[in-house]
Amino acid sequence: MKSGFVTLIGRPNVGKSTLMNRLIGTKIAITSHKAQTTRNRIETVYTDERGQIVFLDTPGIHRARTRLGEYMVGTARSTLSEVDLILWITEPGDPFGEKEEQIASYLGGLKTPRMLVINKSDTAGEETIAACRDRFYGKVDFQSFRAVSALTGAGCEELMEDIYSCLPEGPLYYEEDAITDQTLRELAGELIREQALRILSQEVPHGIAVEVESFEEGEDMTRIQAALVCEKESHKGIVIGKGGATLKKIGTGARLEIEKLLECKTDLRLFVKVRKDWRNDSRQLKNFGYRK
Ligand SMILES: Nc1nc2c(ncn2[C@@H]2O[C@H](COP(=O)(O)OP(=O)(O)OP(=O)(O)O)[C@@H](O)[C@H]2O)c(=O)[nH]1
Ligand SMILES: [Mg+2]
Repeated sequence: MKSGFVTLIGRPNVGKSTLMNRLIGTKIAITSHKAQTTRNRIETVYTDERGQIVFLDTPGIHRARTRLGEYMVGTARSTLSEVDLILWITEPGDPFGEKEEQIASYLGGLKTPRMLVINKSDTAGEETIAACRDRFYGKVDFQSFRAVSALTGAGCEELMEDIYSCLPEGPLYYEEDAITDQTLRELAGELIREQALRILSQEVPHGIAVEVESFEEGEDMTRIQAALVCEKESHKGIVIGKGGATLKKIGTGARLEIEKLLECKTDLRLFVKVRKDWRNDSRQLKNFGYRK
């Protein structure tokens, strides 16, 4: 039986989280069209007759401008030395630019097998994909390459085969039916943040953290109370919206997603608070689960 740890690394927004969800067949990591959606390392587990794969979804590699950003990049980077296989996820049109040089420098001293995965194959023709592969192959040694679409599933079965063929023989690291290391409470908090990312615009959602203050699972209803924490007083009004409309929209969207996850009716109470410049405050970062 094969088993091992596999990290998904790459610049923000290339579809690492969407791809991981697709590969395990369940939505665990939140996704959005905004860069820097993922902030923490998220472990998920896939088990079948071939063995077990533990995936690590990571924050996108970027040039950090806040302590939160430094934490995110550090978190992604640290997974590289813990795994049996590295999947470097990219998009067909991606140049080999500054962020790519940054990732290549992290790989420098490591002997870990690595695979180039060009995601979003649904958005480009074969020539564009081949040109992308050549650009990356010219800069970094990869064991193999695969074009996939996390959106349509194209190439994903083949990618799973590639992954198994790279992994060593090994034990089950998790129970056979395990899916993730995240608690339901953590997942619920992320689903709230996902709605904030999708509904709010510009820099507001990047400055939002979610604090789940209570999470009570009852017989036929789960009751959750959570705060959307913003970094500026001026953002608070934007998050609430006219007559509370924006907050209501975030709440309704999040409740529906949480009900799907928990398979249980949910009473979600959201409120908004301000913690000035929390993204640069190490004590607050720890509070919100972004700890070293
Ligand atoms: N067309 C297309 N869009 C995709 C595909 N995979 C992901 N996306 C979209 O790309 C955007 C980013 O997806 P994410 O999964 O959040 O990207 P990420 O790499 O995890 O981003 P960060 O967490 O910010 O680093 C979302 O709008 C996805 O719907 C794909 O295969 N095809
Ligand atoms: Mg992500």
